[in-house]
Amino acid sequence: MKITKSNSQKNPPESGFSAGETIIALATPKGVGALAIVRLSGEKALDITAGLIRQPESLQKTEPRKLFLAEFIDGQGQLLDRGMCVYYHKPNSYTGENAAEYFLHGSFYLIAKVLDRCLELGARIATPGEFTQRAFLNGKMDLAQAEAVADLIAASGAAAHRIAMNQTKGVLSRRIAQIREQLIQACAMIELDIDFSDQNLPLIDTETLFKTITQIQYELQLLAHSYSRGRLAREGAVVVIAGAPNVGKSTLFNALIGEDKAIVDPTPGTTRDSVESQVEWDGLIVRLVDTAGQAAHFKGPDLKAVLLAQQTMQSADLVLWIVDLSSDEPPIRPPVEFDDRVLLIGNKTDLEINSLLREHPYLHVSAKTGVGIGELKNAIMTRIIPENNAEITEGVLTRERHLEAVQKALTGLENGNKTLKAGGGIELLAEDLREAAAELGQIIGIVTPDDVLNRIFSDFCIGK
Ligand SMILES: Nc1nc2c(ncn2[C@@H]2O[C@H](COP(=O)(O)OP(=O)(O)OP(=O)(O)O)[C@@H](O)[C@H]2O)c(=O)[nH]1
Ligand SMILES: [Mg+2]
Repeated sequence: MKITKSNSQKNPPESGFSAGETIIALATPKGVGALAIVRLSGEKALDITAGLIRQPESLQKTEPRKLFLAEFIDGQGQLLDRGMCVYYHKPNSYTGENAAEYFLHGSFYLIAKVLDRCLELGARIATPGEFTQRAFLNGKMDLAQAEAVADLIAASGAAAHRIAMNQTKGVLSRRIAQIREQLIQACAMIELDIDFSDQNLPLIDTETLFKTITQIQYELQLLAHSYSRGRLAREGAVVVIAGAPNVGKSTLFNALIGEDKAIVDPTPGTTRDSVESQVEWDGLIVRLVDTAGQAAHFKGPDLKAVLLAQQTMQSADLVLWIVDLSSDEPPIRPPVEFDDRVLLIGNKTDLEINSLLREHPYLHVSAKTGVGIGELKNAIMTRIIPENNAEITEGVLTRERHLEAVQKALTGLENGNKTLKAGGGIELLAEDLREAAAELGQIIGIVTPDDVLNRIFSDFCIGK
């Protein structure tokens, strides 16, 4: 793995990092608060701490990982704050390096002064995710676990939290590592067979090999299948409410979120900008979006609103297409391109229902009275959560990067299977299996190119 050395002590490097440098960052959100935590990691973490506090002997007197009270001072010995301090000896820290944390009062001015003083003493500001990147490079966690740390921080629903927590514990990593190990063993068997093929030893059993590959393919397919659940948990589901003007979209939106957020009015064309709100149902984050009514005769800003609504529908996991069942006008149909992700809702069932619409397969609700809203929520959840996949939270693929690697590994195995069936050279098969193993290795970061690593860690917040 390439580690880029930076010449600058104080400025973050453009890419990569120098493991020798000591990095510092505010670990709590910026702003005024009761407490703020500053963290420091690298060779000089303890020296810098000794320079920052009035009683450097506390570092000798107190064991690592134990809090002690300290007076934090500036370069002139002026008291900046009185707070708690803790230090860590490598490798027993989050990053695996020498490290320290300061628990200070949450003041902009004070934190700026403490950071400045640490920069003077030889630290530099950390880049986003650099603490976790160091933890990864020092073998404290693998890449999938490092990604899960970011997911854990970002999790806003119970499902996302559970999946991220399992992933930080290494559940996905172990699953991937086991499959990778099976592939490597199969490769080793083949290579042994090739090496000894000129000696009269029993040749490799292709039947067993075929079975092993099929089993691995099955496990990888299960993993690929788990991505829809993992993505849904991580990103939440987008549910867009659409339909003709005045059918009660905004009323339904308000009923679903339990709050009068969107304007409701008998005039058609009330909603123009999309209105969004986030709810948590059964632990899953659902982003509901109310859109402008679709009418062919709209012009000017109303037409712009129609186009915006259509654009919003493109990003939907599910489109709730609303129809006014009390209307005498024939209902307009949702565009066919959404056929596979549309749920047809018949609204205003508290009024007299148009007899021509009685037979249509609409889910009946009254957004105004709330009748049918509970059933609608259930129907939404049934549609967005993939079948047989509701409770899987262990060893789930959560990122497109993981899915791509698994798919490439599957392609490698398919090629291998074809080679075997066609009676092709066993060397070719070994090559296919090796490539599949390498793809899986990328998920846990066994061999991962620098640009991929930089991209992953740059998505983190500074201080993590
Ligand atoms: N009786 C009855 N009236 C409803 C129901 N839902 C909505 N309405 C009424 O229908 C009218 C239009 O409601 P909105 O929610 O603004 O409809 P919309 O589809 O968002 O309309 P646009 O934003 O203009 O496209 C209002 O007068 C609502 O009170 C319902 O279930 N029953
Ligand atoms: Mg509306």
